Amino acid sequence: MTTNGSSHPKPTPLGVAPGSKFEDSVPAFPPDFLFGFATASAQIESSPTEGGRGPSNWDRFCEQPGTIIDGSSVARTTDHYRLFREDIALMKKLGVNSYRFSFSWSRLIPKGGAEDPVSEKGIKFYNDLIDECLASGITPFATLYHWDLPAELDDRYGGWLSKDNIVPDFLNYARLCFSRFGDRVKHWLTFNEPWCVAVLGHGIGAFAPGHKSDTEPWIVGHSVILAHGYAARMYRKDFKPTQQGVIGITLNGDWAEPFSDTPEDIKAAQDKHDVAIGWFADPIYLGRYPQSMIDRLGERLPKFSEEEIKIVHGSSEFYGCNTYTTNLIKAGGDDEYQGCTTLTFVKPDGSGELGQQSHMDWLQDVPWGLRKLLNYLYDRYKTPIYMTENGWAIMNENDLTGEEAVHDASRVQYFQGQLAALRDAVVIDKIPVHSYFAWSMLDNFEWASGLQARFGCVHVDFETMKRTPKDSAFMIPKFFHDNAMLPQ
Ligand code: PNW
Repeated sequence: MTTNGSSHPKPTPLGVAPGSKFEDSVPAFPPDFLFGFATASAQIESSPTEGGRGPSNWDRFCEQPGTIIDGSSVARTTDHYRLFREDIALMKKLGVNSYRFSFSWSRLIPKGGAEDPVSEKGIKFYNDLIDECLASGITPFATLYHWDLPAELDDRYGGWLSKDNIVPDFLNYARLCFSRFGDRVKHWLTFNEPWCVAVLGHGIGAFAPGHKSDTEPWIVGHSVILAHGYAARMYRKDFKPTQQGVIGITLNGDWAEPFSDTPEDIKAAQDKHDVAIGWFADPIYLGRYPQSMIDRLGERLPKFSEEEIKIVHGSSEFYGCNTYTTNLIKAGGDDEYQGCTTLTFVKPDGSGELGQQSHMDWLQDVPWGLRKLLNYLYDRYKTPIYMTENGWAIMNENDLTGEEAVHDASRVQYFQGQLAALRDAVVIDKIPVHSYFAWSMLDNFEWASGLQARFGCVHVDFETMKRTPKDSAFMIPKFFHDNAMLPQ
């Protein structure tokens, strides 16, 4: 599919990276390049019980006092369940050609398990959503698991802590999605950001289910890798021959730049990549856990059986990349989830911070890291890349009026830098990137940061649920139209 036609506008130099040799504007993106906005069920749907939806671990987590900064909850987010047709109409108007969303497991199978009943009302909601996308010329790009686990599975056996229970339940859920939606959905992500599931959910406890442990994350990560591997194998064996789609996993990972050129800092940056990315990507694309993790974690890191690693190795048909920022990495530190390194945004010469600060402490605007990251990923994993998230929360945007918030100059600036770096990676470095999704379509429920951290390219008034596109919502599709190749 393409959004280009005979009225294709002349390419403009919008988004040429500072210092790029690529001064003129050559069309960069092939006609089948997918671009649009990303969302996740728990963050936008609301309607927590409609159609028989069962509670998720996030419904439970939000009910515990003190977990969500503003006391908000997945129960009341942006009402997308009710307003999805309006949201898709808006995406069509903005001119995107794809939409990345996730299924809510407990909307489809309220209790979650392989023997539990399916909710036909849940199926109908996603059927309607997919059909509405297709009728609007928008390619649906679906994630099976974006963090909302049916609460019942936590109660029964501790969710991801029990691989022998969760893998069959996840496979049953995946089979349901492939069989009911795969005639129309051709782009599948098994998991969104397993590092966050393992570390933020089970290590630090900032996300559901809120466990604090230095052993659970490695067990959870292992279960997720296996569930991904078995689900992808099932898709490729039972569905792909007729449905002809692609399946992969998406990982979070930001560029790690050595703080200095000492061997210690260079090694530290690699150790950081090993935990942030390699923990999942190395087994999946290279067939083993990173040696630095094996050495550091010893018995705490589960081992793959011979059968398991055969399933896992080569299970992802592309690399799904969620990335937001760049960190400088110094040797030394005791945070195992960062490879026992120290992350900083402060420049070595003492001249200040790397980039502008966002609302999130982990996110600064550092565009040059993206091109390096894409080169690193392609060099190491040698697989095509789908960019599935990239985005910006303006510092204290929630304090602005709606009229003020729609002129989101620092978000526009962020995306201009990111998109320019992406184009340089594609055009100059020849990295095969096949999609780009901005996080997020709407201001939404930003997990533990609630409704007060706004990542949306479209403003949401959480009282009236009125949507108003911000300047960035127009700028991102325009970039891809301006830089697209004409269909052959
Ligand atoms: C991603 N970190 O989460 C998720 O996929 C989205 O659901 C989320 O809304 C978005 O990014 C913005 O946060 C992340 O601590 C959560 O580095 C935390 C981190 C990174 C990504």
